[in-house]
Amino acid sequence: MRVTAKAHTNIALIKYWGKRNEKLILPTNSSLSLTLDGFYTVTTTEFRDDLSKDVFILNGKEVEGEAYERVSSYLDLIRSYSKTERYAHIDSTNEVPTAAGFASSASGFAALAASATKALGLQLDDKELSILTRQGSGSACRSIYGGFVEWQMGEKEDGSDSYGVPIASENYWDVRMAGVVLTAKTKKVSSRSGMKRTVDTSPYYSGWLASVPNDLENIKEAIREKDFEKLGSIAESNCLKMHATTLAANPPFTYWLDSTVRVMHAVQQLREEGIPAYFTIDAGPNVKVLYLPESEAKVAAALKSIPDVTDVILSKPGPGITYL
Ligand code: 2P0
Repeated sequence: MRVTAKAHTNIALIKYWGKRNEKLILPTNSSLSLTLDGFYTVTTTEFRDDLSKDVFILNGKEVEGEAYERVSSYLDLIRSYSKTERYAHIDSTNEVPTAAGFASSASGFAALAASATKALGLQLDDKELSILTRQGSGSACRSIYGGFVEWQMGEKEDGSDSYGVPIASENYWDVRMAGVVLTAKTKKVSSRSGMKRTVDTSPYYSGWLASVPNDLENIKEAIREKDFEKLGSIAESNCLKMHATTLAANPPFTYWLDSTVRVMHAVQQLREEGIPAYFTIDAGPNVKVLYLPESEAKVAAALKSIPDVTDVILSKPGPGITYL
């Protein structure tokens, strides 16, 4: 069977930053994200008798090397569930700037897990799909659902209680996000190695962990109350705390460019002018800006006028997995 699945990426407002188990991808803290309409991956998977290895096509080009190995070993995991030995042909299209801090791994692994499991006839519910997706890339387990999604870290060693939980659907509250593109270049420190270095060496890491439960509780309250200023200020401060841990790592590092800081200042300037806008930044230089629909024109114009901004992509809340 050939199955095509579409998954949207998600941007964390409370960040996932650190693993307690690298093999099963179990996090050291719970996180919360917004699934976005504008960024997604469409993947078609077919398991075939005539293949002697997996074939992975991304945006029309056959992928080899590290990215291929990661997908192929993830397919080994899926194969072990269905007891098949057939290899897969995977054709993926990414509507996300790959590896530039726009979490293409989230939509990528969610679309792959959904299409591959269905192609094998596995009948998984959303929770089971989220658990399986998590083992491809942590943040991907949140992309099973639309809108606001919490990844509950769980306590068990086998990961059976670590998965995404829907908090509010994409139709609940029209909070927008602008993706501010500064560079499409692949970053120097991957999120995987960056978070490991931080967990292993940063003296600020314990402070990060201690502060997350409160942020999570308060942001869920902000979602319940539809209090945008509360939501945005918690997201912005949570992001700054995450990035502070990298500065204290050994060797220290940062994902920010000078232009990243320029965008952060521009967002703070918008607030001083009475326009509610808040930033968040992932493991890359690009900035994402939260705003409400009525501020869209002003926010977009202000962001586009910043030197070194190459693109501003506006997005609404997006849906969970769909099959095409
Ligand atoms: C997040 N990030 O919550 C955080 C914030 C980056 C900064 O999840 O090793 O690609 O595959 O589990 O999910 C990026 O890390 O890492 C990430 P793996 P992932 O969105």
